[in-house]
Amino acid sequence: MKINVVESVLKANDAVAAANRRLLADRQLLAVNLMSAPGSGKTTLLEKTIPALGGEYPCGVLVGDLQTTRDAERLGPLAIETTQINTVTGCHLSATQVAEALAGFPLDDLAFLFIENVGNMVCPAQFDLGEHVKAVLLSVPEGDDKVGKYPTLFQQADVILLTKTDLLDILDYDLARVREDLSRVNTRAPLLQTSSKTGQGLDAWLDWLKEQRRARLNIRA
Ligand SMILES: Nc1nc2c(ncn2[C@@H]2O[C@H](COP(=O)(O)OP(=O)(O)O)[C@@H](O)[C@H]2O)c(=O)[nH]1
Ligand SMILES: [Mg+2]
Repeated sequence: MKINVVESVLKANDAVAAANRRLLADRQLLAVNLMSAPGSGKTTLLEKTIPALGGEYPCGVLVGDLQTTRDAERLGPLAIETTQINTVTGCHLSATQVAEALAGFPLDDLAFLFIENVGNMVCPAQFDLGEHVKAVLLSVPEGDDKVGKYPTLFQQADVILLTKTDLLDILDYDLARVREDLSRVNTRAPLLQTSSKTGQGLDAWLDWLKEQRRARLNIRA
């Protein structure tokens, strides 16, 4: 008898994810799954992104952490609706957790749903949440060797944000090494250099988000 538990868990997750994706697309709401190591700047990027998208593009946020409501407290005042999901021991969000969180959400009022996944460079790559696009962050202080070491996360990215570029010179960062690793792992996703501190790259990120919403949800400009 063959029992394949992992496969069945992933299949069940994928079915819920597909339903989430349809639910959101029907409301012209683009869902963005942000994934990276802890501390790479996901919440800080959202603190800049949500006000910059402004009234024209109202945002909702789901944020996953093992414990605390700290990120929801940071983002709550900026977004239309914010829900913190505590995974307790889980190293990633699941489609079911997202579905449960969306049950009370004012979906009709939103243009973007940002899902800040649990900080982890391995587990979140396995679990489709029902997002339309995956944004993977890599911060300069993590080092220039991480794309090669953790390829699965970067393989799946629709966009890769190199964050904290204000630290590039201070940390002797080898950007060519990152580009070389990416040429083997993912040539599809653009690499955006961003700094939430100086504002570098924020406009390119906002343009990318708006274009994805138009293109993926067939919204006429
Ligand atoms: N120098 C610099 N620090 C940043 C930048 N973005 C975030 N940080 C800092 O990095 C730390 C972790 O950021 P946070 O957004 O909480 O990371 P998260 O765990 O991925 O959500 C905080 O101390 C931020 O102030 C940046 O662009 N430049
Ligand atoms: Mg965070």
